[in-house]
Amino acid sequence: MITGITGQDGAYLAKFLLEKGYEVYGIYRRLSTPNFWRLQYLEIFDRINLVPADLTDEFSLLESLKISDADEVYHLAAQSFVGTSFEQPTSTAHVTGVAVTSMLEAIRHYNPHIRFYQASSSEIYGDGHTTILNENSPFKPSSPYAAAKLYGYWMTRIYREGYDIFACNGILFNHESPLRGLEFVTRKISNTAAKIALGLEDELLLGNLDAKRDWGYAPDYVEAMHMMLQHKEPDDFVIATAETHTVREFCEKSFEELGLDWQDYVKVDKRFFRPLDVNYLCGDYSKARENLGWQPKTKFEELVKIMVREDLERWERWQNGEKFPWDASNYPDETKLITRALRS
Ligand code: NAP
Ligand code: G4F
Repeated sequence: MITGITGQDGAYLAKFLLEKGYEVYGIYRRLSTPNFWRLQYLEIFDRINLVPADLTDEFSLLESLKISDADEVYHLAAQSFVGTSFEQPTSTAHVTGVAVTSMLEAIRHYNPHIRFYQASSSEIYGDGHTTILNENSPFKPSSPYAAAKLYGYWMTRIYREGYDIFACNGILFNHESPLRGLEFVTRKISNTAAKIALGLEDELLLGNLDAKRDWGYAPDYVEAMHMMLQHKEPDDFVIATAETHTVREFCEKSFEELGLDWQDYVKVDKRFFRPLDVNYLCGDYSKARENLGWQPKTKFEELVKIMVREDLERWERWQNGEKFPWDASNYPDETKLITRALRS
């Protein structure tokens, strides 16, 4: 069973597990407009057993375990956008943090032999690091999102050590793809650059261009989640590429792919800065390589190409009047959305 099956990682993981012969259950929550575009885009929507549940409703989580009778639970659902966590810190604490405990409690009561994967995050390291980070590096969260994820990280360990539950933390560094949400910086860049190349947009407004991230490719990373739950012992693993690049470099490479100079289009806008930011992240995945046999297949330059080419192709299809499951055509201009930074 996958929580967060309608998100980027959930969709790729579901496809990966189906290809392995798994029967896949996924929880979805009630929204005014259903959000199944990723499952449809990957052409797996009809092969998933979809169960209604919400992270803030613990009985619905227990019920979803009963319905699926799962052997493995991949807990991916969360309020996953760091920027929003500064605007909605309390709901982020519930959804991204406390719900991990609800899921673990449901497992403990229903079937403590279920193997549990927690989507932990490199954000838990926070700001101020300058060296490559591993499972033993200190945590110092710099956002309400990171604090909630750190709580989930510790609850996962507590249930592992206290109740003998096979519970693992995947400490995943940023991973991206053409299925990434449009608010995250990589997809914002690839999507807007593609529109600029086709004359549909004329500028790209961004915040902190100096932030460095260790960006990998989401389909590679979901394989690591599965490997963790097949390992002989439950444990915590960093999943990363061990390379780091600035947001500026992501812009440079994206526009270069389209034969354009990023400096002609990118403008810095203070509305996209955060009250606190993490300026450097780079992960050491040696433990995963040695214990799980995992390593990244796709590195930075290839990732940029994949994302930009796919966004370009989608907008070309859209210009030709084609209709297909896709998020960008419905997305409003971000600067029209009122954020706290915008008000101040
Ligand atoms: P995502 O695309 O934002 O997906 C989040 C998922 O959570 C969606 O399916 C969403 O459902 C679901 N969700 C949110 N609130 C919910 C609620 N109240 N009840 C039920 N479902 C709810 O995130 P992602 O990039 O796939 O990331 C997956 C997980 O890994 C997240 O926990 C994220 O924090 C963590 N993570 C991500 C990265 C990364 O770089 N991608 C790195 C480290 C950790 P709707 O479709 O209904 O909104
Ligand atoms: O793409 P981002 O919003 O991702 P962020 O904050 O690193 O979080 C993502 O990765 C985490 C793993 O490390 C996950 F846990 C989390 O769920 C999420 O998937 O921002 C990346 C960097 C930040 O430093 C941000 O300040 O890009 C900088 N940035 C600069 N301009 C921008 C923008 N970010 C966004 N979203 N939009 C901008 O215009």
